[in-house]
Amino acid sequence: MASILELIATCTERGKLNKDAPYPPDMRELNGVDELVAQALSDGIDPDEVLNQGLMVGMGRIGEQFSRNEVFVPELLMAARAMSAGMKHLKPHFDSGAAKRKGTFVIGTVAGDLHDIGKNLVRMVMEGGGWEVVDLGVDAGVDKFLAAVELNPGCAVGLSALLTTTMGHMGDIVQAIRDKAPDTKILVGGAPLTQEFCDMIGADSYARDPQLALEYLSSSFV
Ligand code: B1M
Repeated sequence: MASILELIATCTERGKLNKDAPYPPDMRELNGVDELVAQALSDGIDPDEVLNQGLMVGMGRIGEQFSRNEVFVPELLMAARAMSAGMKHLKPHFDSGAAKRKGTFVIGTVAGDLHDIGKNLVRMVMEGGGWEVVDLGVDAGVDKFLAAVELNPGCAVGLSALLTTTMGHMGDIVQAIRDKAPDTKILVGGAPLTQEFCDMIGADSYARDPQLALEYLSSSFV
């Protein structure tokens, strides 16, 4: 029989929120992430294990499938919703300091840009990967990023842009962060971006999708 952690991973990957959820159809009537995480914690399983060997394993699998174009945005969103249902039970343990996060990741869509679907996906995958995320929302300019870097020493920063007109603001934000906190890792992404553009503005890494963003951050903060 599969362990409860494996069941949590599978339900996260498949986007099975709770017992009442009709999606996915082949898992109807079965417990979902909500019930399984509550049960795991009441069985005395460490919150870190529930996160690292359950929820994160499931999000990792779906993230890799998304990178390979085997699943698409709706499946990733369902998995992220399932993950959030589990995180609701873990949050009190993290808030109390009983379980550790990997670090803080500040993310925002840059000034002048209101597109946030991709940025939200990155946020969810990062949270699923064990990062504390500070989401600056959309239309975030230099001041907002600098304030967040100041409030969260040692954080990594992610900039998202969907417009060729707004990606130009990324260079100013990168420069301002470099001036204030030179060691900050800065990650950029969004449909119009390229590795060449990332190199030109002096960011540390370009990520084509959320999973690559997570992999870059995880390898940079070992
Ligand atoms: Co707009 N829009 N839009 N739009 N819109 C595009 C981007 C556009 C390509 C459409 C087109 O003309 N074919 C075009 C941009 C052209 C260009 O600049 N080259 C465009 C335009 C022109 C505009 C307006 C200017 C239209 C107008 O008003 N005349 C206007 C601008 C408003 C503004 O921002 N100031 C506008 C407005 C809007 C809506 C508000 C209606 C809506 C946004 C709603 C919202 O986000 N809440 C919208 C939408 C939905 C789109 C399209 C249709 C879809 C974008 C999207 O969400 N994709 C888009 C056309 C298209 O792509 N088919 C379009 C799905 C999302 C999951 O992908 O964001 O690329 P994406 O994120 C990916 C990766 O890029 C990566 O991970 C995600 C998952 O793989 N990623 C990161 C993203 N950020 C990352 C950060 C990282 C790492 C990876 O690290 C930090």
